[in-house]
Amino acid sequence: MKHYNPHTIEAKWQDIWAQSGVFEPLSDFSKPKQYILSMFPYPSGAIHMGHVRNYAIGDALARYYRQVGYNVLHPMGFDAFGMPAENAAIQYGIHPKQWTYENIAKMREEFKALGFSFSKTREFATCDPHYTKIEQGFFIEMYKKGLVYQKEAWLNWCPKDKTVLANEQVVEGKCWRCDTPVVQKQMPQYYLKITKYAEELLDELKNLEGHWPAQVLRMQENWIGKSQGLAFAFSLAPKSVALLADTHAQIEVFTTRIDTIYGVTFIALAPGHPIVSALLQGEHLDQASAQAILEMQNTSARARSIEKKGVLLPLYALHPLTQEPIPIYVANFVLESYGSGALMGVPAHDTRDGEFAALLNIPIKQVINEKGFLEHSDTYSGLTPEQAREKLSDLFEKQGLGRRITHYRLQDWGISRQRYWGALIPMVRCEHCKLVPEKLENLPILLPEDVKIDGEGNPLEKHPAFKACLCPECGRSAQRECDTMDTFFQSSWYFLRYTTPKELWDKEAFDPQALDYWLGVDEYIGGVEHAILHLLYARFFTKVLRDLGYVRLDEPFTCLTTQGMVLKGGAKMSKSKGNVVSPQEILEKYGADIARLYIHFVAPPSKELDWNDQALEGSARFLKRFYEKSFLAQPCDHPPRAQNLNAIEKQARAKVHLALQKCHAIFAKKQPGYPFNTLIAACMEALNTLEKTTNPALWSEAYYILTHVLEPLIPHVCFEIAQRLFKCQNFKPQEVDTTALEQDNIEIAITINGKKRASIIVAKDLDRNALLAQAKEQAHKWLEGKEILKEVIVPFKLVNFVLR
Ligand code: ANZ
Ligand code: ZN
Repeated sequence: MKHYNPHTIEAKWQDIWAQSGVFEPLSDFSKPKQYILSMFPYPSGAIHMGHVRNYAIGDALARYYRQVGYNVLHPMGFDAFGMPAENAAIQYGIHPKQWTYENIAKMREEFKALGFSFSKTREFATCDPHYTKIEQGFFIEMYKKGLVYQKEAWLNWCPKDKTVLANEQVVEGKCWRCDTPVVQKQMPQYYLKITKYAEELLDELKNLEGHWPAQVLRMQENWIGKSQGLAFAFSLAPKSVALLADTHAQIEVFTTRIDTIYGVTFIALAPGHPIVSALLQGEHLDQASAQAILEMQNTSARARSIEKKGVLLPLYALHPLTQEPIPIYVANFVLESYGSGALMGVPAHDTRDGEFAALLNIPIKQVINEKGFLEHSDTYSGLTPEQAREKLSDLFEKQGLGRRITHYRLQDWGISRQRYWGALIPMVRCEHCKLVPEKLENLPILLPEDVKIDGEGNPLEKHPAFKACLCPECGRSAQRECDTMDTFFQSSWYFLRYTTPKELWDKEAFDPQALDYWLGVDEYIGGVEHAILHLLYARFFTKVLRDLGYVRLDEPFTCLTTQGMVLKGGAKMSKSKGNVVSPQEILEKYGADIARLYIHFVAPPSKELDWNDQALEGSARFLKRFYEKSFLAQPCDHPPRAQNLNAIEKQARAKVHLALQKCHAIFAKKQPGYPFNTLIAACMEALNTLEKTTNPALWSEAYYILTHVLEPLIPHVCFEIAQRLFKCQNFKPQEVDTTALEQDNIEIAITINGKKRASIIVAKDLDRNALLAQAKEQAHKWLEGKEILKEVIVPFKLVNFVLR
């Protein structure tokens, strides 16, 4: 069969692989290992091109490392809890569980059709009961260690549906389902104390330098947002204290710029600040002001940041150094959750304060001059800001007015979700014992399946049989927690679980030996959209499990590769734009190898990939040629080796070995960023040169090596060719024959006015005149009748003729 039929070839190999178990990790822990991990998908039911690209990159690594003799863990699973399943339930009346597992089955088939070499025996979905059991156990251990606590939080609330809304469900301030204006409501939520690990999470980023993309490290650093500054209080003026009925005497602020203290012209409070609530309650505000403040309070901090708004309050504070009265405002850009929810306003030196002052006609006092020294700052005038910061901080600390603090932007991780399709928070509320964790032997606490999911409130709250339980502490009747966990909780430890064989999943969290052996993940591949939250939570979780005695390492992901987006026509693929390329259609038309070759060829992993159907045809043509020309090679039993070659044959052989050398260099990261596109280009060049020759031994060796080099990228066709020609069932490590690279002859390009027209193969040590003569002869059809102005030789590379 000389005609390339990808569908027959691919189906054949996919079945062989499915039955052989060759992609399973071995339990021989004496072998060198590679843990290659691609971010697992949400089981939406159909994979998109972004997944295909992500998994094609991971699969290339896994296949290469198997070739060169490593024990490889290359698992896949499903991030299976979350809102879309519930939305499907609301829309189509199908149960989230059924919807999820049906989608998983479909996606498993798609992975198979793409030829990804995932381990089957380690696959799980995060909604599997065994996973919930371990995870609820972790939650309880964290609770007992003080790493989980409850705190009131402001949540988006739809008054009509009586339900909490996620930020994505608030559309222009309104409920996505019923268009009712959303309000903010305070409710107790569970938090994980990630801030306890802020310093370590920040500090260890430097160990990842060079192994993670610099951009991701910067994003993590900014997210943690360490800043050093001074916390101190402004006293309220006596009349203001009286107005507040002695409930408040001062306002605590946090500043990183105490050097600008003489430039303070106002104080701004967050809309949810307790002093603001006290004023509203005491009815000390005119109606318009009260109304405006209520509006700010009912807008989430995120929505508030679009346009600055403020309201002047009937209160004054006293400047701690000059005792001048300072007006106090409510400002929508001040965050309740940052610092103390209040700031000192310095419009001359802070952009946001400046905009706010301009809006409300607040005076501006410049206290740092154009040369960068303090002015109008009493005895501090003339100092640099750094000097003034030190001196003023010392002063405030000595007088007991303030203290230096390190502040982190990072906040504790709120994990409560008022949704059904998630892992239940394993807590019980008892009137006598308050909050009590479930007994470990009662885990997992599973979701009841007989629920009505209609989008109005959390269905668990309306399920009395589920809600009612006995207190694990005192045995009296109590109530179950109905909230479920943020799905990021599940994705924070799935990579640890893969290390452990399935047989143990019901019994324990991890096989400690296996965990030790496989960690850390040698290469983690995924979208840059997970650069902050998922990676931060996963790092945090690993540290917590380390401190609980499960894990013996600090950082889970040794190396990270973030792949670029897949675009079409320069734009992100989306249904509304109608520019979605469906993997299913591409697979049907071209098969997996062509799609994978194309994806690797058009752009290196970290760059954006702009889908182009014509370029795809180019990849299809190459594969067809690669397959059909393989019939020119001779079948043989042992790895062939070409000998006694003429110049052009030597050239072809050199290119084959160069491709092999490049392959090893790329996977070993001697060329960073896995530029598979250059590897494919090298193979194409090798094939081009090979086609100018007829030596059967050369052809056989070339195909032996090229199938090895390309197997990680286009596995089916390589297995097919290698099996037919060499009875090769498994790929083995290939060594570069360096003598093949040593060339007596080299290829010289001939360019005319800078444009490549031809090439010649000449002896490496050919002298200048002889080289020019040969080049002119080769290029005579472009030179005929023209005047040569200049002849330029770039040694070992090219000859350029400049014509008039
Ligand atoms: C006066 C000042 C003058 C400030 C100046 C900055 C520049 P980072 O560096 O990000 O930690 N701030 C304090 N609490 C706030 C809150 N709850 N909401 C919004 N902003 C708040 O930011 C610290 C700065 O953010 C603080 O320093 C404060 O403004 C503001 F030329 O104080 B600064
Ligand atoms: Zn009790």
